[in-house]
Amino acid sequence: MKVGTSYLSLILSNEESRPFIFAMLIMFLLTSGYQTSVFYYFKSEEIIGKYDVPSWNISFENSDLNDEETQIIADGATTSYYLDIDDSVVMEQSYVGYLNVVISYDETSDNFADPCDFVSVNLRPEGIVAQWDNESNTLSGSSDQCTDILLFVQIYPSFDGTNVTVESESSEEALGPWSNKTYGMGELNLEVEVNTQQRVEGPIPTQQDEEESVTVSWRITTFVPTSAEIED
Ligand SMILES: [Ca+2]
Repeated sequence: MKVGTSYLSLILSNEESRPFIFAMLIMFLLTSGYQTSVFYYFKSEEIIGKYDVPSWNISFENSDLNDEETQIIADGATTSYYLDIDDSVVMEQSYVGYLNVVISYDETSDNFADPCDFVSVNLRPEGIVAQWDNESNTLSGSSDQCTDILLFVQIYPSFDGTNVTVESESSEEALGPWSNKTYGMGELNLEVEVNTQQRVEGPIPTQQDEEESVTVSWRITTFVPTSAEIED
């Protein structure tokens, strides 16, 4: 360090070499100044470019697929209702959004004043890729008043049918998060249990009620996503 400093002061103290040193210094400053300005010019172009990413409005055209099955279930028995979801039911360019299920029954024994039976249902959280832990889900329920039991499963993440806005370089990229066919494909298993109730007079039931007919209505909401660029 001390050697370097004394060497520099030796050059600067030299009358003949001083103009040369200053010329070199000015050249260096000009060159690096030019490079810096070029760098910031292109860099700023790039930074401005980031604000030019287009915005897209994603809208969804919904369509419902309905399926219904009725089974007669014996007193004390549990039976399964299955629903298969595959490419034969879900159209091309179409994706599975969510599922609603209505379980309904009446008292069909024809016995006088026969009370409604007790029906409980449980949709097993398996068989398809869905948002099984979503807080909007209702996977089980019961009734002893012959009222409908309603279930719901969120299948496609964040899909509720309302439009969304995204920033993206292209239409394809904007639609990317809404183009996953794996959600909802497979087989669902809904377990339904019946426990009959009978009119009781005194200690003994007056009539026999040994079974009930239970109808399961499946409604799968599918969607076709479309993107439209939002003009500034
Ligand atoms: Ca009954």
